[in-house]
Amino acid sequence: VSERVPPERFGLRPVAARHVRELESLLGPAAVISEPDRLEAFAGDETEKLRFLPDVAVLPASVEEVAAVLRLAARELLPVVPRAAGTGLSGGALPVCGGIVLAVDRLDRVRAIDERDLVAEAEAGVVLADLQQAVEARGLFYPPDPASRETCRIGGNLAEDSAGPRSCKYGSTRRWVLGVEAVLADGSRLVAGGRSRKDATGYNLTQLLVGSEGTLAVIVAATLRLIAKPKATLTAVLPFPTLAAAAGAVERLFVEGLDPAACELAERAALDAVARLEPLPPALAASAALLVVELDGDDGEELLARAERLDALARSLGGGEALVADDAAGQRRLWQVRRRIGEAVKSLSVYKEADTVVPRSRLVELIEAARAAAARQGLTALLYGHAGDGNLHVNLLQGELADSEWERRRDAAEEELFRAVVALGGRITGEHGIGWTQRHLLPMALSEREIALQREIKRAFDPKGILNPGKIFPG
Ligand code: LAC
Ligand code: ZN
Repeated sequence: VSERVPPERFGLRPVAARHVRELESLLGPAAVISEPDRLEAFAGDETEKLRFLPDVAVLPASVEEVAAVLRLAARELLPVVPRAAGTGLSGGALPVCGGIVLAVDRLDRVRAIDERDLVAEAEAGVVLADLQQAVEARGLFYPPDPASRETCRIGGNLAEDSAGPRSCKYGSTRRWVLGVEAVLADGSRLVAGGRSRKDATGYNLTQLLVGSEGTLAVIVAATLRLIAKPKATLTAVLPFPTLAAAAGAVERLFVEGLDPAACELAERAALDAVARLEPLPPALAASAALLVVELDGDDGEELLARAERLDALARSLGGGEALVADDAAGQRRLWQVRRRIGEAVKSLSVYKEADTVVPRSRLVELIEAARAAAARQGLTALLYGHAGDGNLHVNLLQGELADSEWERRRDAAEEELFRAVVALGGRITGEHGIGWTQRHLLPMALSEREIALQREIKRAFDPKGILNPGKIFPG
């Protein structure tokens, strides 16, 4: 467990025994966790090596209970850290100064799936895979698919504006949010947006709350846009002799109108990491890099024709023969190679993941910059990610380095890399958020004026600064 930041640093107070008692009387004792061994479960997320123990964790069962917790916290100046499934990768859910972790697990109702308006209304604690299953059972589709989709929850997806492979065609979570219900820092309830498809009414608070990482309000429910589920999908794996050739091919898929639903890239070292967990298809044994491309539509024949064009294009750019599957099991097998990379890297070494994103046309330069930044520090960088979005996860590996040496080299490599990313017109995170681990980099991506404006927005929503203290902003 890491040392906590004193809450006084944020103008807040530690949780006292009387606060725990008050929480118990508000929510019932079963919904309040204060034993240190049970609090462990709320100390971390999926961000490498960071854990902070909260003073107390609460599991409200209704919006009214969320409001009651916030009213108490506002009155007593207690830190409140909203938490969904804790699958985040930038430390957004870490209770860095202790305080109250407010877990939305029990707000887990799908309130409606409406086939006329094509929306779902889901509470923050609904597990993404469960929502998708319920929606797909009706022939409908909610596309966002972060790697954690089997366990992550809607509230966390909105707070971080999570994305995933299908963001390539369908965009990140944000694009699918029409409205939110949230509890503000003073305990009042805000309903923004709704089912209307268009809305030019004043500032768009719905979209402001999406991606706000639990710093502006506690999102308790959302109205999500649905579409008809595409009737057919096809997955192609395109092997390439070099990483640059694979990356260079990406922009062409779009220009040629192949309209990929997903276009993922993995380099050899990432494949080797997966091969330690399970055997790879033999055809992939030798390639230096590959693209995993998913096509979707309503006509299987049309997809096969598009796959042929894809294969021809890849070959004209130096690629090898495509592996293609259009049955469910075959596609799952091909996707498995990509889906297991995150887990494979975790099992390989301590790592730091830079969630780089650049305009698609600059992918090859991004790869060169990542190689150069890692090499200058004598580090290995393992690259994979959502190439169709120009979004690569650059994983710097600790390997055998001693901790202090690793930390020094990691920070230097990361800084050099992100300077290059910004110079390429990119951003310092594509889908993992700023949270706790990336906040020192914010001034690289945003101007002083922009950061000052964002701080003023934070103050307008949360004048006492009780919501997720320490996140997003540097210092
Ligand atoms: C992935 C996570 C790391 O793409 O974003 O696997
Ligand atoms: Zn990703």
